[in-house]
Amino acid sequence: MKYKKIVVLTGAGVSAESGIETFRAADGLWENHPIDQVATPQGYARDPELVHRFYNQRRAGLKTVEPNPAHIALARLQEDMAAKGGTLTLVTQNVDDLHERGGAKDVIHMHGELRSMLCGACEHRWPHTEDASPEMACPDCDTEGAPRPDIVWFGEMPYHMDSIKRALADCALFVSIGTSGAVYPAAGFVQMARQMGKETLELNLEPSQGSHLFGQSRLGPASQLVPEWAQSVIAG
Ligand code: BJW
Repeated sequence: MKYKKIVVLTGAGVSAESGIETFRAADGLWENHPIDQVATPQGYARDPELVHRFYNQRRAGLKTVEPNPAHIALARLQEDMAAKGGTLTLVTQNVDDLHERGGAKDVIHMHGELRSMLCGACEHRWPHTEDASPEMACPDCDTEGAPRPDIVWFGEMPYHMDSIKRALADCALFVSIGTSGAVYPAAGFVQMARQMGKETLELNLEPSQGSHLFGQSRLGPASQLVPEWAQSVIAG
């Protein structure tokens, strides 16, 4: 096995071919939904109804999409590595559940999950697959109006940073797939990996903002590049 431990970071590009919009493309999600309205705690405090509507639509949209060959190839590679005593740590910025539905295990959702709610009063989290509204009550502490989408908005601390840093320190290869490298701290993982002497690889449709920082960069659609790369790792 060439690499015993790999960390993969994915972004919206890995789910694009499943039919989920990316954020920063000309016709992307942010085009019709200003960031400060739907992806900040301040926007949520101003208009919770609007923010719930935005996430309700996206949560409902999950029922109409399926994992694509990139999700499936990553899950197979993870399984293959585990069978040989290795580890593939899958960190995603995505709030969809397509990695899990593609078969991946222990996915680290650093920006939260569409199918989860978070109580702003007691921090209880629970799975939620239907519409949410500002009138909801927390099933644990009963506080009405406290439940919010379990999403990391701008200015909030992404989840699981300690385990991500540990996995980066421990890996031989860091791979970034389908992310523009516009949002920190995820955009800084390549620098962290380089500073620790790790190999780095980018797979993306077009060069990301930090493309020059990667040891290797391959351009093309994730549904093609990821299965090819995964197969090459499995073949050793
Ligand atoms: C394909 C493809 C195909 C398409 N195949 N590829 C100045 C400097 C540095 C940092 C900051 C700064 N000012 C503010 C900050 C911090 C801020 C930040 O980074 N801002 C930037 C705008 C500069 N970051 C934060 O606030 C984060 N928190 C934080 O830093 O906490 C620290 C802290 C310290 C002390 C106190 C408190 C906190 C939190 C960031 C949260 C991000 N949340 C979002 C929204 C989630 C909700 C939702 O989903 O609605 O997460 S933003 C949005 O961007 C979403 C994504 O996960 C994230 C990344 O986007 P991604 O995935 O890269 O998508 P795109 O659309 O940008 O790119 C798609 C890519 O796919 C492209 O490259 C295409 O080429 C490619 N592609 N088709 C392969 N078929």
